[in-house]
Amino acid sequence: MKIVGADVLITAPGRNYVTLKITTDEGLVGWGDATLNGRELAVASYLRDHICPQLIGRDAHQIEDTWQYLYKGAYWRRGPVTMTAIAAVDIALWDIKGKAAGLPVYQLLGGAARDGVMVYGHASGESLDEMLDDFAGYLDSGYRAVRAQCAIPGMDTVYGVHRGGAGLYEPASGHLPAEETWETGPYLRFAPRMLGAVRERFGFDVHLLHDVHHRLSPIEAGRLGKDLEEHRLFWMEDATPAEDQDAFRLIRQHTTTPLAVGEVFNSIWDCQQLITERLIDYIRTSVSHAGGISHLRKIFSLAELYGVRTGSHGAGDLSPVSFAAALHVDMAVPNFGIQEYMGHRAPAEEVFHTNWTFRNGLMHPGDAPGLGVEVDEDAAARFPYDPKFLPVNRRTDGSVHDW
Ligand code: GCO
Ligand code: MG
Repeated sequence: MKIVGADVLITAPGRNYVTLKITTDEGLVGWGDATLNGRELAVASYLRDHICPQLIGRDAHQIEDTWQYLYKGAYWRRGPVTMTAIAAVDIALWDIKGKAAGLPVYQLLGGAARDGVMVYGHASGESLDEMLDDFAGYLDSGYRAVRAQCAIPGMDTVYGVHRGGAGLYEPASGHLPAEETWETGPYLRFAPRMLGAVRERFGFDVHLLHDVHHRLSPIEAGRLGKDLEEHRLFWMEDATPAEDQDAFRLIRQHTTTPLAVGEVFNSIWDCQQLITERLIDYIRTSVSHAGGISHLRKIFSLAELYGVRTGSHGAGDLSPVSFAAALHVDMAVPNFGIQEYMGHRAPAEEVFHTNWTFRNGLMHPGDAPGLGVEVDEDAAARFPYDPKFLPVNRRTDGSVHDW
């Protein structure tokens, strides 16, 4: 089965998504997600200008060979743009293989290792009460796990609290990112109180997660982890800038709060030390930013060997195509931990027709052949690209801080 078409769609139904469409001579179509939030056009060009022409005429069934061809063949390896582009091809080829076999992708990956995939939702608020009410809403809808983020008293803006509509952190359209402010002291004093309030109101039966978004130094992270121990977090996410794998050794020495990291990683090399030295408990690499289903499985298999569980990134800037791909992988891997599910803003469902289901806090990708997501190209054309950026973060003295 030969690839006869490879096309890139850029659409913004609720937010920007870059989607790769691969067509075969047997008339099968596979979809891949190539969205890299705030740098979308770089991946679109990498695909259109460099990869798509190389795909024409290749055997659509040779997923691993195509992956190696694109990774090793380019000479320039790794990096978010390259790995997101390769991921899009890989995801689309798995979609095609499933459709050709008449099977959902999770069956091709070894079949269901569980009844469903436990997901966590995002509770947030501009005040503690607002966050707690939002949290209650997730419990009412059946979630077994919820992430809590809250505005910090005295600070203007903070990551993870979506203002002006759920599921979006990019404040404005335009050609410049917004700037936010941050100070570590107030956050370190407030976070234990905020997460303690969740335990006080809802008890310990719900899994509680929190994202630090790379903002602390290793010793600050150790202290926060220690202060949070009594609240029994499911995990503390991205405590320090993720590229410094060694930093986790220091955090580990100081706390038994479980540690998660990886949404900005794009290859197995980014987390090799973290996994093999057992410095983390959850690896959060995503299918669309870490080389697709083929590469993600290798990362998860390495993690399995060292007792590290999975917890894939699933923010709204990963399109429904990659969210479905994540669910298929989650269904099949033995060391699955949890899956983030932020959801997608309307009108994303007009463009992406999905098959997944949610029941009692568990999601299932559905049994349609392939990934179970179809893209309506006419609908996509109604939502043109809308330049947006993640915010830049500055401390109150004006210096740029990690985001
Ligand atoms: C998360 C993430 C996201 C990222 C976003 C960047 O845990 O879901 O931190 O909110 O900031 O995906 O594009
Ligand atoms: Mg995060």
